[in-house]
Amino acid sequence: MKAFILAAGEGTRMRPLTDRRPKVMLPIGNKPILEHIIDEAVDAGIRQFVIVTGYMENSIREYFGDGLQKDVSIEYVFQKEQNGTGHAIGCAEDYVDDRFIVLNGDMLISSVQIKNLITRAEDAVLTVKEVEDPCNFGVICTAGEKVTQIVEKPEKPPTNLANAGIYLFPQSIFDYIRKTPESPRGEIEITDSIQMLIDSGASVGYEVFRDTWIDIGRPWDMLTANKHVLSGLEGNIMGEVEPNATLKGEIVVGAGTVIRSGAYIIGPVVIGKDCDIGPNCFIRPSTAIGDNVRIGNAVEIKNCVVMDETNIGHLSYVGDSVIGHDCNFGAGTKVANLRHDGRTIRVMIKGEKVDSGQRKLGVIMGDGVHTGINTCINVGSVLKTGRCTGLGEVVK
Ligand code: TTP
Repeated sequence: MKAFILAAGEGTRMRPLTDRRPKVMLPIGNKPILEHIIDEAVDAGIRQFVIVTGYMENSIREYFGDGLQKDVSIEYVFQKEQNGTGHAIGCAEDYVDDRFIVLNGDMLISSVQIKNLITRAEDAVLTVKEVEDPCNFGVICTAGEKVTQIVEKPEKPPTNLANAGIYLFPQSIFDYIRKTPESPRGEIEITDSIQMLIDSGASVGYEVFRDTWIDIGRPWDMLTANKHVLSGLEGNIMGEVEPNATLKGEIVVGAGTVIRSGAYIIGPVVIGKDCDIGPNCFIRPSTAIGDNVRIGNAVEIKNCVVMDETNIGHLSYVGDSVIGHDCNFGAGTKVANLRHDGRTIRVMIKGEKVDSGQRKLGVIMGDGVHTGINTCINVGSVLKTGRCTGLGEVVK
């Protein structure tokens, strides 16, 4: 059975992290989101993939190639404009002659769920997740084992079963995609095509996720996903650890990396290749550090994703943050990650303040940011790609 992976989206809610890469290539536990999905699907027995690309597609093609490295076949379909998930699936019509599965490229799932899906007998199967607030999702109505209706982002959700973006489809879905009109937001929504499939009398079942499902749509979702991935980490030291460095718990140290004396690292922590860590730094759990990163003297870092080539050289605190590629922290840069009143932290997303639901959240830093010495960054700040701060600047 083939798997279609939808990876064409622009990831606008993830900006500035997606200014220079598609969302599906953002690193979680030092591996692109898309690679996690492919690896889980391979574990479930899938060997043929069709990736629907669009926004900044070259980085996806360059990274995965034809799939041979993973002993699978990967074909690519280019979706010129991101006209919706139904439109994206429609682009891949010529690539299947049988039932197929569809996976959104921006989530974490487990192979168990994929296995459950591909063994079902109905014409089509949707995977759903029980969520507390389904208003931001497609929500399904059911009668026994069957789906009777699917409603996109309802104000009054009929159930708490949210569409998780994983489907088993018959080939006939393409007939309904072709007939699907544009939705009020101007997209061809796969949920509308599914409703047509249901109305045609096809048997459409559902599968409730009991296992991992993390939708990665907003920057702080990366931290949730990263923590989850690292919770299953198995330690492996491929680099050099100097005497008097302390490593506790599951820690991966990439080849060519040096952990200098006095560094204190509590896993789960993954550190990439060719990094220079310490002396005398404190790296706390659920931190993923990319390749060629410098973490210097008296730096404390916890629950962060730090992308490749970044320098956090001296006297800094960085907590609960996503730090882009090739950033440079001036000495004494500190990131606040907790409000005094303990309330959840709001973040500007596409010009609007959005409640992240997180009590602890530091900075979302685009690529190539340089901070001046003693920069203070307030909770939930977003620093645009290439931004420079001055000496002692306060970023709110
Ligand atoms: P979304 O998260 O709805 O869209 P997005 O990735 O562009 O993000 P944002 O809303 O922040 O701009 O998309 C869900 C998945 O479907 C994601 O993996 C991208 C993919 N997709 C396509 O491949 N083509 C499309 O036309 C759309 C809308 C999404």
